Amino acid sequence: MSTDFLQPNLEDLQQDVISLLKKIEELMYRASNLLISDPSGKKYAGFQKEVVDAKKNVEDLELVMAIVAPMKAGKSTIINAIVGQDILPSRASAMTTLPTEIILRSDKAQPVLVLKPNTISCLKRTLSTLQQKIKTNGLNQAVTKMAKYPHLTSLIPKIQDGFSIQSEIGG
Ligand SMILES: Nc1nc2c(ncn2[C@@H]2O[C@H](COP(=O)(O)OP(=O)(O)OP(=O)(O)O)[C@@H](O)[C@H]2O)c(=O)[nH]1
Ligand SMILES: [Mg+2]
Repeated sequence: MSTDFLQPNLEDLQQDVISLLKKIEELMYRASNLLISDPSGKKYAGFQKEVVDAKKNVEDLELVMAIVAPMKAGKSTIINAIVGQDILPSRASAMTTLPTEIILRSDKAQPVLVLKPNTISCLKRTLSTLQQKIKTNGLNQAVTKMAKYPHLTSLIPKIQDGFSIQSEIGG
């Protein structure tokens, strides 16, 4: 039995989608022209623009994919598999605490983590709260509490000493 239909040729598929989107674009253009004096004419002009943008994405083989699932469902694991690099931490304990956008850029040789200003100020507040806790409750309590997160224990001295949080972190 032939299984060729299970492995479509990417270029053929891309061309099929582009020609279909061109036809839809043409239809939207005609509809917006025919309905130029009608309020719905604008709506079709908007659709035409959306189709043009979608066609560009297909031409550039660009895809936006949302990956949403409960905690520890394997989101980071699947993203790493798609990207082909371990760019997101994936462990049995809570890891990716913030919604994260991953953009594939062919001009970048290594991954760059970009933090938004409100994320930086939240991390700074967290750092200062943790420093205060260690000061108040003592280092031993922090070490005991962190024992169940062995991958994080090396952070304790760093938190004590303090560190700067950069908006862009490479590597
Ligand atoms: N058995 C099994 N384990 C998986 C699978 N995918 C991921 N895991 C494991 O499940 C755990 C959680 O995976 P993550 O990728 O960190 O999950 P996540 O949804 O990103 O987690 P958070 O970002 O912390 O919410 C890790 O230990 C993975 O190795 C899978 O398909 N099968
Ligand atoms: Mg994750």
